Amino acid sequence: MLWSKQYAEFGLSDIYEKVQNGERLSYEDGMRLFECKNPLAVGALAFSMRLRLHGKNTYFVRNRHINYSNICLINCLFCAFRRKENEEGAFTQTHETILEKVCADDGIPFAEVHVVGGCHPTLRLSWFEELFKKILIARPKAVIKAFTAMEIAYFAKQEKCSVLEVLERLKLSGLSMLTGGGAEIFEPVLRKYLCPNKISADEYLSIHGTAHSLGLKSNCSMLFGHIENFAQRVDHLCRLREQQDKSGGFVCFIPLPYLPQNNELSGEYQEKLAKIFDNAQFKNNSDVHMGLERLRTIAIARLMLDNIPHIKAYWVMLGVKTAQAALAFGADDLDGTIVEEHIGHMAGANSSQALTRTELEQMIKDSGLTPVSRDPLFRKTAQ
Ligand code: V47
Repeated sequence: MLWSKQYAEFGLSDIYEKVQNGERLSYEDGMRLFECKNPLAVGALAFSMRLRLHGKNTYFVRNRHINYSNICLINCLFCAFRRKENEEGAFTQTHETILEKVCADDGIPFAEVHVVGGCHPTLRLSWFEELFKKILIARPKAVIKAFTAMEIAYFAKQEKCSVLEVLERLKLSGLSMLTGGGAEIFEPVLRKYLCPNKISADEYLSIHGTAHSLGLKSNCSMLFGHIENFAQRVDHLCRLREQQDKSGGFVCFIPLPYLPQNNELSGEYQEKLAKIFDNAQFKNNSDVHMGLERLRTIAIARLMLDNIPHIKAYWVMLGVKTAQAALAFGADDLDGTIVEEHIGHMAGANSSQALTRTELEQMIKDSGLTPVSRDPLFRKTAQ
């Protein structure tokens, strides 16, 4: 129960009214929510919106992550996962290893197989087409979610064909949806510093739009808490919302908090960049400062992204406790069992590698909400 009087005290009466009436929030509204002195009030508003959209239903998935290789030709400053070919710690898994992992379930097949790596120098599109066919022969009910938009753009370059052709070929071999990764932060100057060789924001959005036009669904994300300011976060959310108005295929938004270990961005360099960009909001120890800020960002994402159905509290990067708290700040999904994860853990995520179905259900029930088992397309599953 929210009291309009409280929101009047924070100068947010109009935003409160808009949310209650299901009206769209503006860029300026987003900025005011970031500046509000009471993150709990912002969280309560987001929770009321998620109750309107989903009731108490809170989703999780029995899934298996496959990070097929960490060898990647592009160098993003925030990435702790990437290795050069022949560098210590570089790995590439074989089809056989991947199939063993996908089939090593607990008797109930995984509902989602999530496949992500990087821009690999030698693996070609046909390698993945064959892999997906083999996965679906071994586990016909699994839904394959794979690749970031960056990987799709890279395949198009490798194969000297269009993004549309790459996506058509992948769809034919069994791909159901794209992951949300690779969005990072859209603001062009910051993006050039953080990931100089990555596709632009427009390309990211256009690749998702093309996927949607083929009937493929996708997720989307934002990497936050590095050197960006609030205005850049709100701008990022508005661009995703605009794309969703056009193409409509985003299923879920994933706010990814920057983890500072083992990557080039952290420490003094992060501080230096924040100064160059005159970033008044920069705090140089994100782990200490980011608890409530992370929750507030999740809440604002829920409130701004009125056309994206689900908001994910990705427990791997957020940590289990913050992910559970995020369920009271507008998130309605916890992702899943995962089993094995490298990208966040190599950057210092202190969460475990896996959660059981029972643990996920308990986290949701302890929040007074109702666990619902889903596949990556958010269709309810029996198990
Ligand atoms: O694109 C990289 C991010 C993403 C760091 O679609 C980092 O359901 C924090 O996109 N600190 C990959 N984040 C993960 C991802 C994802 C995960 C779970 C589910 C889904 C989905 C997508 O991780 C990258 C990048 O934005 N990342 N390094 C870091 N140091």
